[in-house]
Amino acid sequence: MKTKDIMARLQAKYPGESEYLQAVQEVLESIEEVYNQHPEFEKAKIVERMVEPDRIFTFRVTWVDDKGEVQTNTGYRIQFNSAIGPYKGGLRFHRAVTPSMLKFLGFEQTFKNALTTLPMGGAKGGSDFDPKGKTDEEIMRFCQAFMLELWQCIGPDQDIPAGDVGVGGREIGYLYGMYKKLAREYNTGVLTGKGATWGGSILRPEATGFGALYFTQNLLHHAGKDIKGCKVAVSGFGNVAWGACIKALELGAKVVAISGPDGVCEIPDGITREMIDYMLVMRASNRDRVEDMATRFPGQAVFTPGKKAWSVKCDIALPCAFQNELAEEDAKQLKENGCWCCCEVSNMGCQPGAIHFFQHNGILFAPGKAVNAGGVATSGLEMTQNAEHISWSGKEVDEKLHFIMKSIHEQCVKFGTQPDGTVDYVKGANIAGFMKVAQAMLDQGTI
Ligand code: 2IT
Repeated sequence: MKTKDIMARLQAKYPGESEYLQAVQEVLESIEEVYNQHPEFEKAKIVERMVEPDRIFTFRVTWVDDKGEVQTNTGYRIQFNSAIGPYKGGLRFHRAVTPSMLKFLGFEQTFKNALTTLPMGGAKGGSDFDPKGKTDEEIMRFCQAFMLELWQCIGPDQDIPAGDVGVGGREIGYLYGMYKKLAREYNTGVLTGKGATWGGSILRPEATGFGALYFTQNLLHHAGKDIKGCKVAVSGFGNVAWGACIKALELGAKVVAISGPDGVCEIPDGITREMIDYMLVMRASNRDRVEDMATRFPGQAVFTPGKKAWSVKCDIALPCAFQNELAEEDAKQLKENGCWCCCEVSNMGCQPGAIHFFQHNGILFAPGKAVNAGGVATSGLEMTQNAEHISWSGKEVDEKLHFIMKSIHEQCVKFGTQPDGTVDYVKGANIAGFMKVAQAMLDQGTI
């Protein structure tokens, strides 16, 4: 297998699908050497099969807004790979959603889910519906219309969606309500991220951020460092950033920045629990503005329009917002300001140039598919609880999450340790995830 040849073929076949091509390129580069040591992979054309989704559902979603006007969006579900378990992955509602974006996310999800130690295949879905400025009623009507099509494609042992950008507990509630009505079954295991009183796992809302901080702790420990007293810059203010801020604070770090599409809020004395709680209000408002934090906490949070979180001096950078949110120039600025670690929490949050810069300038870097896997892992734990019709305590879930993140870190170290003793976490995560999925595909024959 030659990465160059496969990429040339995919570029010709899918011109303009830049996020998808970027995600595939990163994985193929990492695994090429190991792959070529396994002639049985080459014979079964594992890579050629793995880069293509199993199937893509595309559907029209029509709903009526508060003014009585008919609106039409496009919905998707991409079932990427089911070698190690049923399709599993979130739904993203964002105006910029395209097949390319969801293909990149579904592809990444396949390797991420393999790292979690749980039996889950990869999928992703969503819509170009823009939640910004929508009322609660509009969100509900959209979710119901979306599920009217999606329900036929999913099932607790088939495909289990969850949240992602623009889809949180509220949306999962509306989606589940409509699913239940259509299927006439109380199949809680069909979606994860549900409310805690109706089948949701305790700690699922916090899990992506908590898991990211547990992974960061493992990484720092391996490098002989400690998070206590570190200044942390977080991008975004959504569910993932929220969980990361809670755990960073608990571990004795100081969160000095959060950000949004409108700019950055610098918090020189560190974020407080009250401010973290306010992030939930900001998210529920659908205003998509981080400036609201500075308005609510004048003097504590200082808003600068148009700037990113990476302009704020920190030790550790945690991208928690969107793909490609951290560019090479940002990586350079972070280093100039003394940053020495970046754990990518968003999916593909760093551009290839930024990752390259971190890796060649002694900055500890770990990729999203390892760092943020605690979210989907806890979704996996939710599926187990649903299948058994039981619910675990927060302590039980947290212990399992700790164990999973530690094991993901160990897999990265096992497959990513370089001759000089440093760990290439990108390589480690990609090879570990790939080997598991590839072996399962081989076992199951040419299908
Ligand atoms: O990117 C992700 O891993 C998620 N959005 C969570 C997916 C899930 O099924 O919990």
